Amino acid sequence: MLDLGRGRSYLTVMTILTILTAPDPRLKLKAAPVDGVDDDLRRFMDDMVETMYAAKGIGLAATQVGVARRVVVMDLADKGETPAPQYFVNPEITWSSPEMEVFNEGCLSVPDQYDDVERPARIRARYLNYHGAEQTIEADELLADCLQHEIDHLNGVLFIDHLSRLRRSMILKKLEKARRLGQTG
Ligand code: GNR
Ligand code: NI
Repeated sequence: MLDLGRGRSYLTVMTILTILTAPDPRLKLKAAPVDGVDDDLRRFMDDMVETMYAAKGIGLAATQVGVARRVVVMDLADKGETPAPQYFVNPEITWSSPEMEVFNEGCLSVPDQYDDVERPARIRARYLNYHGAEQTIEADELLADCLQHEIDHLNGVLFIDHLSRLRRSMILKKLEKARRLGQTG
């Protein structure tokens, strides 16, 4: 095979993975930490990014594709900008601001449903990057929101779990109806 350097060969086949939708019980599992970052995991993360782009999402947690491992990908670049994928392996929030902020959230596992969620406005987190190097990050605004949303997924939590029971059951009922009509899932 033609070697393009940095461990890359010419034959890179990407796979679009299936995104689970609520109330799939696999979305409730707590994901286990990854041992380390190797070529296998990098291939999986490449597939996750490809899947996220195909679904037009800005983040994706491994839990959402039925893999109970602590892996998150994200790309917050605006449409038309150069893609800027980010990889978070074993992410851990090490500090959360006491100040909260309300974010309007959606989720690829709760298709076409949006609502406001209150979360810490700023966080610090540590994680391993694509190359397995330890990183720390300070996040606010969309990055803080998205990272908290994704780490929730790794703990089996969906944004609708932060809403009132009434609002959550309304959304789940709408999802069920959409699925019955063959619009999703
Ligand atoms: O694509 C997504 N958009 C989004 C918008 C506001 C807050 C969080 C998100 S994440 C979501 C993709 C997804 O479901 N990630 O888990
Ligand atoms: Ni989500």
